[in-house]
Amino acid sequence: MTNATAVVPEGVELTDGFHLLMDALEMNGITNIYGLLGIPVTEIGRMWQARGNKFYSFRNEQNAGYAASVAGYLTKKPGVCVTVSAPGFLNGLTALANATTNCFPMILISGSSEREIVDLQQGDYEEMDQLNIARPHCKASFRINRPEDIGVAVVRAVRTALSGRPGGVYLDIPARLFSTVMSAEEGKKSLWVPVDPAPAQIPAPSAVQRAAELIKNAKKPLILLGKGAAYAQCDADIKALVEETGIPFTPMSMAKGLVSDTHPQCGAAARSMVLQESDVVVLIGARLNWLLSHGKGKTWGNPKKFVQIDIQANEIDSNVQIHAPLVGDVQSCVNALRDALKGMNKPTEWMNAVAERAAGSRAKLATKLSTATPVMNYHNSLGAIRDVLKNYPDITLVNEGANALDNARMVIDQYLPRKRVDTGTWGVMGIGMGSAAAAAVETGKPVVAICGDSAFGFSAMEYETLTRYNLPVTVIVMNNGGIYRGDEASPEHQFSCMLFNPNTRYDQLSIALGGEGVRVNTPEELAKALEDSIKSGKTTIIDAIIDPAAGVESGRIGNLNIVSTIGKK
Ligand code: OXK
Ligand code: ADP
Ligand code: MG
Repeated sequence: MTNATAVVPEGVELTDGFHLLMDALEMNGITNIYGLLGIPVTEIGRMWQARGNKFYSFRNEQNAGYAASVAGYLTKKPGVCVTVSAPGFLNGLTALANATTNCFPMILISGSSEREIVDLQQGDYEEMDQLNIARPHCKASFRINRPEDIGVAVVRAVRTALSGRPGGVYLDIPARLFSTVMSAEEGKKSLWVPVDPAPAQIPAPSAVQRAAELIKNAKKPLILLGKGAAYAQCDADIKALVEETGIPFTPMSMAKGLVSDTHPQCGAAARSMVLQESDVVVLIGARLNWLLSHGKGKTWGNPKKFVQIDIQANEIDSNVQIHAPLVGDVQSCVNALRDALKGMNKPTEWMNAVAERAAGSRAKLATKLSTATPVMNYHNSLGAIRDVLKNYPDITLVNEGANALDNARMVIDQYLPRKRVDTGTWGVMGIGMGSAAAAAVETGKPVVAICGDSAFGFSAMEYETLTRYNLPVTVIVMNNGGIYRGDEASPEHQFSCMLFNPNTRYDQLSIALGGEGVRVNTPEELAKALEDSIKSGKTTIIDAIIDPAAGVESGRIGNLNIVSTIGKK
């Protein structure tokens, strides 16, 4: 035991680990915790609620963690997830790793076993060396051993989650610490709030000049916006950079709406053209990872010069040479660049060519969206959804699946920043319900989740979490009866590994879990059901029947699925 806790004189007011942890979280502006309670953390939920704060209790820690990470992305405060030890910690760890991959600030707090038992592997209840298991999957992994260290641990967790490239932090709390007491006065002195935990990172003037020269001399420049730019919440500065330079932009999926998809300079509908024909590409909070073909190959056509704005210095040159790195926070870099680019000649001819291609693609797609088919396909179903959602620009769209993801990303326009939350950098299935919960809680606005039926299945029981808190979430299950498609032939004597029960009724599942449910077969029925659900504010599942033959294996990334050539004709 430590000096602060060894001897506390009689009559001195006491505090304990539970209270110090909650005091520290509250001091850091945390009001919502997402989690799943049990040994040894059950009391945290009750005590947190008793303070008038909100504890959102999930059915599995994985989606509680997804919710916490999305809360972090939307609020720029670390999302907090609390779990039990070992299996609960492991379920939460998937979400912590995903948060770190997505650069979302999140803190996972798990109860754990006493060190003296774990370190001798003496077989504790849910024994696991959580601290070390977490370490490779997050920005930092800390254990708290003394109540007087709770304050510094929370400060370090907040600063680490928020500073530089945001990400996940693990806080390991051995069970006994929660009830260890110390003097309340000493405890209070041990708490503080970090000053400026996410400081601006100013780019070097020489770097700004280098980048500006490259852009000013470009014939076909392109601005590529990533979710790092969306997270930065400097929306007006980014829009100003786009409009002052007249450069076409294209967004990565979660950066859609940062500048509206309907903006005249939006090149999203001419994606292949702008990636292949551009000569200078300005990456803003976007990594040249698999989503951008690592900056190489036919996706990129002719040789490129890259400008890259990123707060993480060693992201530069991760895949291909970056000719003008701008290391700093998006807002500082964008505004420095704006100053350096003042008065540049706008690439009008290039912008017009992009706008023409985009208009052509949009017109072509519009025809598909309004073409009726005997059974709904992805185009006419999503076309109906788009026509409803364009009247609700501040609804958050959550999107997961393969065809349900790729087609919705293409069809559903986003008009405002941070209104699309999807599978992210990893392409994770099962993020839907946790993301929808966090979006509804943190924005206070309605949410629509468009999920493939396979993706929905990963977290379907969390739908009860949504109904329990009466969250205004409409889940549209794109029910085509299988993974990717629903028309795969089953081998003799067994059900195809790619199919679901064709009699599955997601609308009835909703009612069974306390929500509203409706099955729809046509775009008109879908549009009406969506409109009614949004207006009702009630948690609803719309079970949208989609042609089992619609869609393709893995959507637009089918090339990543490996097939054997052996024995194939
Ligand atoms: C885009 N496009 C449009 C529009 N928007 N046409 C008309 N109107 C509009 N509004 C055009 C665009 O110009 C492209 O055409 C095409 O539509 C596709 O656009 P987009 O943006 O989707 O681009 P692309 O090529 O798909 O982007 C590559 C990608 C993307 C890898 C970034 O596919 C992606 O984010 N995929 C994520 C996949 C994922 O995470 N799946 C999850 C699980 S799958 P052209 O003619 O210009 O090219 C899984 O788990 O297993 O299978 C599994
Ligand atoms: P996308 O998938 O949309 O392309 P990524 O997740 O690949 O986006 O890239 C986000 C990038 O943004 C990461 O490299 C991260 O370091 C960076 N980033 C996140 N927040 C900021 C910020 N405030 N300023 C600068 N860079 C940021
Ligand atoms: Mg499906």
